[in-house]
Formats: sequence, C-alpha cells, structure tokens
Amino acid sequence: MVSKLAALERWVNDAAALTRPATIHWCDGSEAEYQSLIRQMLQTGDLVELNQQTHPGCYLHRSNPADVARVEHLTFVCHSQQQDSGPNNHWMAPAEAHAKIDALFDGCMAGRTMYVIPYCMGPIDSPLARCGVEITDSPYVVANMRIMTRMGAAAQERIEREGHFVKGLHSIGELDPERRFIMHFPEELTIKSYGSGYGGNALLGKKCHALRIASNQARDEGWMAEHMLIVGIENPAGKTHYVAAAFPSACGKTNLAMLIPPEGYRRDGWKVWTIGDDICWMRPGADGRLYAINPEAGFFGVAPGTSTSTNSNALKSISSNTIFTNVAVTADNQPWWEGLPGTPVTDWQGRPYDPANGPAAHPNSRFTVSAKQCPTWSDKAEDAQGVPLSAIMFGGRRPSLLPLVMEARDWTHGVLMGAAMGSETTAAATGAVGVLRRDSMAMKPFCGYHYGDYFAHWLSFDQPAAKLPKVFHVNWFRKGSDGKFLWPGFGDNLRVLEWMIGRVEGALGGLETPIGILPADGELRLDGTKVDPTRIDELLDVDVAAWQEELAAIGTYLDSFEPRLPERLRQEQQRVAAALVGGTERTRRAATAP
Ligand code: SAT
Ligand code: MN
Repeated sequence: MVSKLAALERWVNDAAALTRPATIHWCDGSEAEYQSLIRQMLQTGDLVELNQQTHPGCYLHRSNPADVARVEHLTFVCHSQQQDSGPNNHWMAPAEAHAKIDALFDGCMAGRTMYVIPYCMGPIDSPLARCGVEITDSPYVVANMRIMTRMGAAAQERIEREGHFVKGLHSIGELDPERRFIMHFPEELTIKSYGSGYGGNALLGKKCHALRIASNQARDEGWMAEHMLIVGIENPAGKTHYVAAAFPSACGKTNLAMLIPPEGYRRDGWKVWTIGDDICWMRPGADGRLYAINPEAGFFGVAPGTSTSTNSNALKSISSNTIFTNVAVTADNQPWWEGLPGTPVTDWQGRPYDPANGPAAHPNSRFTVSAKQCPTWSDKAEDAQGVPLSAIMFGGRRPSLLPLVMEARDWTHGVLMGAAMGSETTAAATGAVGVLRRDSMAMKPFCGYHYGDYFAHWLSFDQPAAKLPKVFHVNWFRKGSDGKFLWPGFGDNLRVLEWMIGRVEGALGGLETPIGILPADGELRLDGTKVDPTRIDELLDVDVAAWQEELAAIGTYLDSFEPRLPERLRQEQQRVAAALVGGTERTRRAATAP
C-alpha cells in the first residue's frame, strides 16, 4: 500500500487500470527527485540545457508547435445540469464527457511512467489551502508542479489526514489538437485533461483546480477563488496596504505584482512586496476584512517583454533554477525573447532564427520559477491566515473609453465594474489576438459555474459587519488620438496605487462622476514622469456619449446571464446608465454635471 487513504489508493489503481503505464512513481517532492527528472528529460530531449555559467539550473522545453496555449474551445465544465455551467462555459453531460475522454485515456500510458503528484494549493498549514493529486505521464509537468505548488510528502500527509482531495488525471497523449480535451467535473471534484502538455492545460493545480474547481468550492463554502495578483504597497511611514488585482492573462499581472517604484518613490521609501501574480483565494476574517492567500508557490510568467526596464525583479528571479518554455536562445546558449538585449540564433521551435518565421520567442513563451527567488517576495506570503486586502482592482486592455483609474462608489458598483470588464484578447489562449471581449473579473476562461450565480456570490459578501476592500478599475492601455499609449505603465503604475491608497485612507477627495470617482486635479502625483500633463486630461476623460453606448452594451451583455442575473446588478447598471443621461460634452468636468 502506498497511501494510507483508501480512496486515494483506489483512484490511482483505477487510473492505472485505464491508462496501463509501465510503472507508477509516487512523487515525494524532494530535490533529489527533481534532479533525477531533469537528468532524464535532458536525455530524452524534453529539456535542453541552457548556459550553466550565466543561468545555473536553467533549462529549456520546446512544446509541440501545435500545443502552446490554453484551448478554450476544448475546455468543458461538466455540471450535471447544463444551466449550472452557464453560457460562459462549454458543457457536456458528465457521463458523455467521461466516456469521451476515458476512450482517449484507454491504454495511453503504455510504456510510460505514471507519476502521482500530491500537492497543496496554499501554505501547507493554512486553513484556506486545499489539496489535490495530479496523475500525469509527463515529467515536464511533474517538474513544473514542483515549482508551482507545495508538492510531495507534506501534501500527501495533509490529504490523508483530511480524507479528501481534488482528483486530476492528465496525459499528454499524442499531443494531437484533434484528440485533446480539458474536462472539469465540479460535483466530483475531478479534472481530466488529455492531449496537451502546455501550462494551464496540463499543470492541473493552476487554472483547472485553483480556479475552475475551486470557484465551485468557494461558492459552497463562502470564500472566493479569483484570477488576481496580490501585492503589498509599503508607504514611507512603513504601513503596508495589500491589493488584489484581476487582469486577463498576459495583461501585466506579473509586472504589477513585482513593480519597481519610480526613482523618486524609491528615494522617499516606498516598497513593493510580491505575494502572488496570478491566483488569489480570499475569505472574510473575524474582523470583517477580506483575507487573501496565493495558492501557488511559483510564477508561470510570460517571457516576452520581460526586461530590466519593465520588470527587473522577474529578470533577477529567473537567472537561476528556472524552466523556460518556448523561448529563443542566443549564440552562447542563453534564453532570449523579444525585449531583451542581444540577438537570438535559434527560435522557439529550435530552427535557425529567421525573422520571416515571426518572433524568435513564442508570444506566449513562459518561465517557471519558485516564488522564493523573487527579490520582492513577501514574508507574509507564507502566512497561514493570509493578508488583509485594502483594495481590489479590475482592469484590461482597453485602447479607448476606460479612464486610467476610477473608483466604485460602493461594493455593488464594484461588482458591476468587474462584471463589465472587457479586454483585447492575447496570445495566452489560441484564437485571434486583439479582439475586444467581455471578461468579467478576468474569469471568463476560469469561472467554473454560471456567471449569473457568480455575480450573486460576489454581491453576497456585502454584509452589515463586512469591512470590504474599496474597488477600483484601471486601464494602463488607453491610447491617444495619435494611436500611442497615453500612460507609461510599469513602475509608474505606483502613482495610481498611491492615489488608491490615499482614497482608502480618506486623505484624498477624488472627483465624483457618473461612472465612478476619478482623481481630482492635482491628486495624481506626476513629478518625475515624462507624461505630458495635457495627456492626463485625455487619460481621465469621460466621453459621456460613448459611455452611454458602453452602458447599453453592458446591459445587453448582462442580459445573456438571464434568468440568473442578480436583480441588484441589473439595477446598478440602470443606475449608472441613468446618471449618464444629461450630458454629452467630451470633458471630464462636464462628466460631473448632474
Ligand atoms: O497557461 S496558463 O493558463 O497557465 C497561463 C494563463 O493563461 O494565464
Ligand atoms: Mn492567469
């Protein structure tokens, strides 16, 4: 017997009977085990060694070129009732889904090793943490799971003590896009993923467990599982405010989580502490505040664009002990991507670099690294109780309309802002890039149940004794009439966070507009930026006529969640729409007129 828990032993045996591996390996999560997997993958070519002088412990994995991103059209959430999955998910009846995917799993591990990976999402002793077990035939997945989760013996002990766990069965199969499914069975706490070795499709602790399954557990148990970074902002007085922020994939969560303060702020003593860059689990504490943990133990970040000027903390984190996926390499075998100095000689597919073939690194190429390697990693990140949140931010890529920052007047308005979120699509998922789509709370690909019920769950936290964080919406991506970004972003985003903290502490008055509270003149600190102050007016401009259209579009979008749309959210949309009636002038001042 390998586990004291009969249910675990039985499930592993059943999976082995179905997939028929040559051997079964129970992962203990040790360094020796990790090193032996690395050696094995170097032999098989699954990994390529990078320059060990400049990048000790760093390796490159090249995916099958047809397997480089999440596949939303092949991802299913299989509640027994279709309505429970909502229009926001693809659905298949559970029995049909099991039959379809089990047929693919049948005998698929013949000649391969089956790895059993017990893992814990969250600090191992945290009451907010939840455990799972992933079965996979991919040593690359095992190595990544060791970096991204608390994996191995301690997790197995917790599972055996608690008696329950999320079951995840994964096989890379033939890596054939025609034989690929990512299936979720929330009512059985089960995930089955076949035919992809990539990120969110294969590291089942991440999106599949920590968001799609966990969002269901969270609703049942009164907490929240969100697609958010968590960052601590320490002011010169030494007070730290924690902020969680939801942006869609590849919209800068990792950069914000590791923000480098602008020169003047650094001099004044501002510091930034990283807690998480992708997922946030939160629940109300005894004092009524929301407490958040990062369920992950590492970063699976987008490589292109990561540089000394955009995110030197990330760059420092990934100078050793990192697995790179689909980046290019230089002549001296260093990892390379667009945005770094130097020149690539080999592209992400291993071909001699030729600009005619497109970017050298795949636009969704990634690094996997332990969070402990981040210079700004917070000592509170391991806190079993989590950190109290002062603010929640929503944001996306919006080339027009959305101001740099606005604050919701209350929780209900904040939920509307989150629900109405839109963003241009990115390379993190297959499909067209740069198309505007609604992505409520950045959870469109990850909410494991009906969005209408999800909005109701958000609203339910608004209790008399609750001391909820303030809610803001930001947009770093607004463009001017010249087609150029109006805001420099990156480190300068701290200026926006400072304004938010000023609002949280009651030190700044703000400017009320029908769409929310915006910075009043002079409230946004701009000393030391290159931003032309006249562009700030453009960045904060409220185009009333365009906002009326936006509110109508939000109304139509909310209609798609009927009959489960909470009435309160509908009324809130109507309230904002009504507040906008009466002015069409294109100025920020005009927007404040009743
Ligand atoms: O591929 S992942 O889902 O892990 C990354 C992302 O899309 O956010
Ligand atoms: Mn993500």
